[in-house]
Amino acid sequence: MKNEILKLLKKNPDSFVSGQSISDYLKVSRTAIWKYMNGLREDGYKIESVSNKGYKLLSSPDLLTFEEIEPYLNTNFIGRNIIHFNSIDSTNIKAKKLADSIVKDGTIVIAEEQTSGKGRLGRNWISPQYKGIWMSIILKPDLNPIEAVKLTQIAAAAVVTGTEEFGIKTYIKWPNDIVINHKKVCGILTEMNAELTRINYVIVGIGINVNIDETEFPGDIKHIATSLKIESKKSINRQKLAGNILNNFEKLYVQFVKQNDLSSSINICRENSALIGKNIIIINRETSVEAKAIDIDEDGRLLVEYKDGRRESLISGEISIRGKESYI
Ligand code: BT5
Repeated sequence: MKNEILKLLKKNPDSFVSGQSISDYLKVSRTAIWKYMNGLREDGYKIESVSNKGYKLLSSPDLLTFEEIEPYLNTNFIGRNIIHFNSIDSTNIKAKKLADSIVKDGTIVIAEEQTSGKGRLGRNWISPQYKGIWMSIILKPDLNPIEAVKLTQIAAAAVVTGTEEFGIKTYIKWPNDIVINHKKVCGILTEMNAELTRINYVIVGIGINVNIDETEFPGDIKHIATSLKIESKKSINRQKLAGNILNNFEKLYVQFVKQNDLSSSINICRENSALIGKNIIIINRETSVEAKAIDIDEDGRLLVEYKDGRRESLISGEISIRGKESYI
């Protein structure tokens, strides 16, 4: 109901909407409306109320709720159900807990802050409040489990295209980082629950540093991390960016799952690769080896050439990549 009232207020940005007309339209009492208005105020909406005139929305909070993202969404199912938290340990952890019991394919768990954001292999992901997009997409695709790694490439392609729509050029550091100027601006963590031949669910966790200032990164990641605001020198509308990314993700995801076509995603990953043509170090647990990144193949694997001329296609798995001279 709160959402319906908000929609009515948003439809009339420059005028008062009378309590009576809201009451008639939504078939709730005026006392109930008054309570919902107070609820909205507690959520950070500034609402003016004048007796005999009604209610007018003065401003909306900078939140990643469904109501705030929806105006930018043109999806059919991705992001049509958004579960929002002000603060949570990790959206991926929460999404995993919810995945069995709910859920509609494409449900999003999103938080303004994560207190134990997760990277790969037990690493941490710094997620300060209101400064980024920290979200997990719950998916139940009818795919063979070995195909699930490709969803990381789809997410990366969706993020790169999403930032491009703000005029910000980002690059994909295969398999799961998005970088600008050799620094990491986004990380993707794809986790799966599956049986041998059947996926129960996949969680695609996306963390994007949007409006973080330089001084807000802790010392140990200052030299490797950046944000869209730092690089573009302007604050970015998080709701619009989240909407853009979900729109792009749905398009690429449907192509892949319904038509078995990964080519658009792979083309985006190739064209915006931070690695192709570069000398890199491939780190797999304790071992590291030098190679040159040659291409990304049609299945999303990184084709590399070792010093002895031998070529190999790498599956993302537990591999990390470093640039020879920098983080990349
Ligand atoms: C990743 O891991 O890059 C995956 C990050 C996924 C985060 C999202 S947020 C929403 C969802 N919910 C979660 O709990 N997680 C997902 P990895 O490649 O392992 O990189 C982790 C490393 O990146 C850390 O060890 C740090 O060095 C660095 N790092 C941590 N926080 C960072 C940040 N905000 N920006 C840039 N680098 C960061």
